[in-house]
Amino acid sequence: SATNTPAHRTSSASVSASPLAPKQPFVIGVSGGTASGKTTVCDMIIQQLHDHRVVLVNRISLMLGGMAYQITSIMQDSFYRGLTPAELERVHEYNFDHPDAFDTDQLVDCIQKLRSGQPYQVPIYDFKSHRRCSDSFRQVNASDVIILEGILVFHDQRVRNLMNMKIFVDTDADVRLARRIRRDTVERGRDINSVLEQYAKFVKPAFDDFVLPSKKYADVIIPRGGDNHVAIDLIVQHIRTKLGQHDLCKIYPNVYVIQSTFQI
Ligand code: UZR
Ligand code: MG
Repeated sequence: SATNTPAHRTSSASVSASPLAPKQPFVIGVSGGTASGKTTVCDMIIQQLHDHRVVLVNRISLMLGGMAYQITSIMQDSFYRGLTPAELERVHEYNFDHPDAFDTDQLVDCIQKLRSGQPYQVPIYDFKSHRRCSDSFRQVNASDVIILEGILVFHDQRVRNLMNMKIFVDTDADVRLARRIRRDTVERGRDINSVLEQYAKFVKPAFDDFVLPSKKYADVIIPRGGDNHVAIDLIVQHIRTKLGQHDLCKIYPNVYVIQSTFQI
């Protein structure tokens, strides 16, 4: 029972894609400290892209039928290495916030495969047992947009080089700690003392040493995370432009006639 399931999704709709959209998927990296609102920002981007797509495609479906258009989100958390029995025995000394806690070679392989149009079997990590499910994967198919989210997705140059757009969600440390306490006690059944201890021992130092320095690689920095609707709106506009949806309307001016005729 993986606890990171909610953000594991492939959103697809029986709608059309722009024939002018680039063949290679548009890869977006979303980073930021723990509990900064990364998942919320990703969900909002996906939601807004999805809404636009449905409207657009409903308007022009007479001209473009059938092609699937997909947005996929991948979490860096899925690439946590499972702990060995020895590490599990001393789990309180394990640093989950260090870059070495992730299998980054595998993450690079995953994004490369998806970028080249191949499907990938993403591992499923269980936060409660700190292990990977040995017999199940999440099958991810090639998509038009791939969103890669995680505290350290800007740390490794190979991963950064696979991204078309890098977003850093910048939320004050006190807000993040308050959210982290609530999340770990409510969702992960932890007691407050152990959360605070881990925060002081691992989470904060790793933020200072690895996460914050990687902010310099961001193209866009979003203050206040998911509360920042203006920033998310701008980002979604940019992605739409990159996907060629605006060009489509220019090339098929008739679309506008159809638009005003059929109000869907
Ligand atoms: P986000 N993490 C766990 O708590 N348990 C694990 O088995 C694996 C990871 C935590 C990790 C990090 N750190 O701070 C956080 N600790 O997940 C990153 N301790 O997730 O980006 O959603 O905050
Ligand atoms: Mg999250």
